[in-house]
Amino acid sequence: VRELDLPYEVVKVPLRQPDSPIHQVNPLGRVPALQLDDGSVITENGAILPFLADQKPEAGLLAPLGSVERSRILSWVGFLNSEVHGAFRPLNRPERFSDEESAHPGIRTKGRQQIGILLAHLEKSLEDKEWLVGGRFTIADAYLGVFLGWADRQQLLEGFTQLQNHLARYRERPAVKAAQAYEAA
Ligand SMILES: N[C@@H](CCC(=O)N[C@@H](CS)C(=O)NCC(=O)O)C(=O)O
Repeated sequence: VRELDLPYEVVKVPLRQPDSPIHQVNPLGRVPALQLDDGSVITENGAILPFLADQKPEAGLLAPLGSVERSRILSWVGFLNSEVHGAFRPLNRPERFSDEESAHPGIRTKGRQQIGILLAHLEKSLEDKEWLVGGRFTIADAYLGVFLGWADRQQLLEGFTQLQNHLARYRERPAVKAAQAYEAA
């Protein structure tokens, strides 16, 4: 929404707490959840990101309906949503994979290896390119920036020059700077 300069209100909610107000908006208790003025709710990044981009097509964060470019952008969004986000779960939430605490370090190690495979694919895809599709920043890059930030915090970007450069470019964007300053405050 900051990239598109759309009006919005942020509502902070605690996660993984049964009494969190997020459950009234998204029964799964997950963020993001986008509530529109008429009260309707859109969940899932794979739907929220294209919906927002389509509010201002002239900003070029997505591409025209039916275009190959649009399918390429959505292909990356799907990959990030289904493969990359899920790959962080063993690292961040090993308790969802085993009740045995002694198993958690092994789950984390395996998780790091799996993320490494996905990062290598992204690194190759960004060779000689600033952004994933069409030579401009799109919702695919906006989404990728989040996971590269996570990977950076977990020291998983070592040796991935393209990904480090992508993250640096992403962090230079005024909308990203503003969002991160807001989050930090
Ligand atoms: N498939 C969902 C996943 C959303 C998701 O898992 N969000 C995390 C935060 S990054 C969350 O709300 N976690 C709370 C939980 O797992 O209970 C999407 O892409 O929107």
